Amino acid sequence: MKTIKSAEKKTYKRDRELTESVMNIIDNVRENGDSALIEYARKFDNVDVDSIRVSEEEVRSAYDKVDSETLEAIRFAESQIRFFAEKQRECLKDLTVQSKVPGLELGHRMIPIERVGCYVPAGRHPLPSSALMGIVTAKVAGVKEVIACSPAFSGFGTIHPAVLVAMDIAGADEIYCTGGAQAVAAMAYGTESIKKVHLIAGPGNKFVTEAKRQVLGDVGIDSLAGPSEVLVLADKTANPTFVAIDLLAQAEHDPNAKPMLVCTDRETIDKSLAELERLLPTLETKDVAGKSWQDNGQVYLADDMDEAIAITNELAPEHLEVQADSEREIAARLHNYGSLFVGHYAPVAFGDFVSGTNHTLPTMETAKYSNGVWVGTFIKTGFHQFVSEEGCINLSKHCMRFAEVEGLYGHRDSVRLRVEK
Ligand code: HSO
Ligand code: ZN
Repeated sequence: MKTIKSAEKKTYKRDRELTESVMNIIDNVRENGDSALIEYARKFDNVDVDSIRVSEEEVRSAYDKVDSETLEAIRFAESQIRFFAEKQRECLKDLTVQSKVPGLELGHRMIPIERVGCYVPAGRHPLPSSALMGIVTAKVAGVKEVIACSPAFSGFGTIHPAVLVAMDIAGADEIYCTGGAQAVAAMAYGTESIKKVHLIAGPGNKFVTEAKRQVLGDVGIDSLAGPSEVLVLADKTANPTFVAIDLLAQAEHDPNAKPMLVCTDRETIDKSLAELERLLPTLETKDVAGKSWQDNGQVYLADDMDEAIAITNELAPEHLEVQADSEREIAARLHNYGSLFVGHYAPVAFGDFVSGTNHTLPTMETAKYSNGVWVGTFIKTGFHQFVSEEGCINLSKHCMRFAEVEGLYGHRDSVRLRVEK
């Protein structure tokens, strides 16, 4: 392997200042509720909101501000995400089995979480797609109460109309205009207007992510998401223009985004990098994309496809594209990724918006042990056993032995008193 361009490896670093400022925000929200949220909206988002809850009328009027093509695109994406989530839901099945021990039946049941908060970030760009990814999935999972939080978008005085419409189409039960660490605190602990939730899902900036880390335990969270990543796995059949624009498409998300190329062919690398230099200045987002590429772009020349696959599995990217010959065989050998895009005609943008897979995905190599948001994120598996008198007798001897070994005589007697009866 030859490293053509490398970047400093970013890991989740504890930042004392960030930790403390987020802790203060959380404490303030726990103490002062809505008034703290209103104060933060003024301070961080430059808006005067008198009510955190977004009213039905505000949602209705958002529809007037969204053009018909946008509305159609949102409706299409919603149905795509719903379709796939419903299919995935079918894979989560309740289970009942008869144990080898007569009189004992075991099982588990898929139980949707009752109340979930979906966070929708609104930093550089309005993200109606992120609203759909969280809310639709939670609804399909069977969550009864799905609430959505997003900060006012710059220049709108409230949540961006396209985001509001997406939240509504997705089926949000309540919508709140609040963002940042304060929104996470409000969802985790409740305020006068927001009833606390059981799980918080959705991406966010470093304040949101740190807040999720701090409230974990008091509520559940989906994961701790970092800046976006893409890895393009390519061979000599790859189209250098496609490779280049896909790297830039991820880079434009964030100056800290991580675009990576692993390729088996030197000429394809050179051509792709030349294309990247040509295309970069043509993008409206060139400042962010350029910084991301410069600071975090990585390019590796692999000796062969076996090595390219090994490097890729080690880098465990959030998004993984395969632009190579025999792409299905290669795909079968890849096992660390959040979402996989197979073939020359499969840019990440499809998964971001309209293919139907979820775009809230594991970053920073956490794809080695975790997955993106899906219906399973919002469903608990509760175990159960039905034990008859016969089953009780059959389990009693070994159970009581364990209780004695562990010195837990109440445990033993809870069995003994039944058997002796
Ligand atoms: N690629 C982003 C998701 C996104 N892209 C939202 C566009 N809008 C992180 O997975
Ligand atoms: Zn994206």
